Amino acid sequence: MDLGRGLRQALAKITGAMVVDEKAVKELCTQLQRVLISNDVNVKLVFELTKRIEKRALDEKLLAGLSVREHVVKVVYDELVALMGEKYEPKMSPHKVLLLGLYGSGKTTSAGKLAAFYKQRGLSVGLVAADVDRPAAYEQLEQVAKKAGAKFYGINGEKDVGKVLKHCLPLCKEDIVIVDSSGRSAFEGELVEQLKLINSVFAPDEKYLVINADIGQVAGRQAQEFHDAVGLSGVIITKMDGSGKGGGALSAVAVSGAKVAFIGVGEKQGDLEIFDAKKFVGRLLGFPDFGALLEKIKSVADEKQLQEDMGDKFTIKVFYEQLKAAKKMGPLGSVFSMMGMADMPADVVKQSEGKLKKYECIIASMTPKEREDALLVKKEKGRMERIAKGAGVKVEDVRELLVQFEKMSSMINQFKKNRGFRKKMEKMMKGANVDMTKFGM
Ligand SMILES: Nc1nc2c(ncn2[C@@H]2O[C@H](COP(=O)(O)OP(=O)(O)OP(=O)(O)O)[C@@H](O)[C@H]2O)c(=O)[nH]1
Ligand SMILES: [Mg+2]
Repeated sequence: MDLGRGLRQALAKITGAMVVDEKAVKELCTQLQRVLISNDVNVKLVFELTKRIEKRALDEKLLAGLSVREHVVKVVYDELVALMGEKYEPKMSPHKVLLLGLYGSGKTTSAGKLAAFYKQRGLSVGLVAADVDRPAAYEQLEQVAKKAGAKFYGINGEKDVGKVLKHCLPLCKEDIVIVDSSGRSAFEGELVEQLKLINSVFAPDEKYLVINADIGQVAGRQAQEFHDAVGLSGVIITKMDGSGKGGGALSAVAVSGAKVAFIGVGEKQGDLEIFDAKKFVGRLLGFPDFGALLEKIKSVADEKQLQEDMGDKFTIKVFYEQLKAAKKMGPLGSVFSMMGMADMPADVVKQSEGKLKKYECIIASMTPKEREDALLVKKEKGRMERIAKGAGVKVEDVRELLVQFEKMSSMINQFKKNRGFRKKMEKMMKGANVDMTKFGM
């Protein structure tokens, strides 16, 4: 399962739970374990993490202004951030970079990404082709350099890496000089020898090991081996976009003592991010800004507001209000999943601002009766045409609004069914003389 989605669903257990008690926290921890282990996070790390979460969630004093629910979410967030590492601060002054790593890990691609990264920040960049083993490595880097607007250095066909460097390095006058080195299928002596040679001739300021996220927790051991052999200043984890093991790779590198410096999130040169655990976890949970997250939980999980928002009947009018409010809240899908609902249908979430405007016009040309009863519009084609004309849009636009409305409507109904279940449970709890307010309800 996708890590973000899995974590959001686990947290929804708490934000949507009837009572936030020991049982709910334990259930949350069990689900977190499942999600993290399936993302290849080391089992021991996962158990330590959930033990801490359980203890802190249940024993720690509540911070002023936080409900039990928010407290638990905050603890999970804090602990996930600690698990994934810290924030990297790349040098922004002129310096020399060596990229190293196994075959296909993404060294050459990352060289281009780094070149683009520094170019964008106003520094000139030179790329040096020091992969003397892989056929066509020279041409590949040459193209990458051209795309990034970087200078390119190399000797085509030269197999002696020492010669390449001795020839090229004196020519490099750029602020940032990046050397792309050869890969191997595994960590081994010959590669280490070559890296040591590059190390002594080039004397890089930064040595980044490039690792493919797909290797998951093995990344920790690999970072350790390379660090012991040649010393590392950081790790670049690539293919975070397509891997189900990114969490495993990140956490393993974090415990190995090496720092994750950048992450690759796609094949394009712009797909590189400076690693920042807080930002990363915030985004996984659907909220780049954690303060904002707490605010949202507060407003969204507020029972009364939920009642008001949803009303007894889900009408087009309510739909539009919700869509507008949710747009303001940011990543809509996650808000709903925080409330204990599944992630929203993706195409409902992706309504653009322009669409919203269009919807506004359509809804404005509906009669109050139509706004209360969408079926009326659906049943009578004449109404649809009238509305479209009044709003200055196409009939298809009206139809599309209705489709989106129906999608939401059926989701809300599902949720309401759960709420019926909730009410029943509340009654049962009352019968058993359990005071739910004690649990933060
Ligand atoms: N989706 C995705 N693909 C990536 C990323 N980084 C690299 N790739 C792809 O991974 C493949 C290998 O990348 P390279 O940069 O050639 O890897 P390398 O480490 O230089 O490989 P060798 O020179 O053979 O050792 C290419 O197809 C890249 O497009 C990433 O962050 N996301
Ligand atoms: Mg390469």
